[in-house]
Amino acid sequence: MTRTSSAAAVAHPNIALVKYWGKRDKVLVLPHAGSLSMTLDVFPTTTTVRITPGTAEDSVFIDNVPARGEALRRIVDFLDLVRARTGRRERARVETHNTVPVGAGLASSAAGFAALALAAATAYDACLDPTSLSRLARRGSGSACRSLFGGFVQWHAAHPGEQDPDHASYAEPVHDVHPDLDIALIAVLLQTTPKPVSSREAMQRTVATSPLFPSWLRSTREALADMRAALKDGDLDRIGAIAERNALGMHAAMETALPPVTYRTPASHHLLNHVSALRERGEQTWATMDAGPNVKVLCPATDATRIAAELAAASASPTVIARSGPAATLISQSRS
Ligand code: 2P0
Repeated sequence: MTRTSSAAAVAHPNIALVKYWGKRDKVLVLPHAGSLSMTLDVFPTTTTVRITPGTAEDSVFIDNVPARGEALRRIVDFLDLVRARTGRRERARVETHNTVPVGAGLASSAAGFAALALAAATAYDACLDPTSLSRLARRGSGSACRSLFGGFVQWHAAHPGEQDPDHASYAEPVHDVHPDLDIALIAVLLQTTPKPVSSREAMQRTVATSPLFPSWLRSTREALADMRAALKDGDLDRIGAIAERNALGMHAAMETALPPVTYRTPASHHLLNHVSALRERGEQTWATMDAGPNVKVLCPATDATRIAAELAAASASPTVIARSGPAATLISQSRS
């Protein structure tokens, strides 16, 4: 019998328009609420998993540097999960190449674990469909489950009483989107150094200590339904307003944790104000932010080049224009 000996996959980051912030199960990586994102067409991550029979340990290289500490542990744990499902024991060599700064709130872990899930499942002959792959990727990093798919994607939170919550929490593409909707997302790269607090630690602290977290969570559940309706109608004004409010609420919740998690810098606030001012001047611009100081701006794709130039001038920082991007794909596979 021939077996797969190596597989390589590429995946893109996604930016949530309705955010995931907080786990109700840390082992299964089950969120407190569902979320909805747009997969980007920029910053791909490529990951190769090569089975290495006869070696005693996994080896992991991130951008040609041997991984260690927490980053290594998370990837080895993930490979263990794939091995446990397939009854395989061989170790592997993982090589991952990012085109986005890691740990700066630019969704590198989403693209990274989505590419790893597809490459590892293929290399170990796990034969998973895309929905099952999204469940698997979720175990590596919650937001990664959404990067298995292209376009707009919803990640379902399993209901607390669910019999099999692992099965019930997966991502799927949102197909009911108005055909004329053409959104761009401009990433303003204010700072690309790794964040001081990991999102994992930050969300845990927010859930445990922020008095604003319960109300943000309630508003997120409503925002999800509203966002689905706005996407269906192709109503960019509503999409932008829901996304901005949800992101600002998430930051307000984390900034009132004990001790506070403060990802927003003076430069972030300056840009958030600038985006509001542009809107007052009649532009269709809305901001969103993730676990880092960088600001992403939603706008009509037809206006993106002009608005990106305006944002670059206002922030003295580089900008990258993204559009809706593709699903994760397998780019090579070899058998022996
Ligand atoms: C999101 N973020 O929905 C939210 C918004 C950042 C802010 O998902 O602990 O790396 O690995 O499940 O997915 C970042 O958190 O966290 C994230 P883990 P993850 O995109």
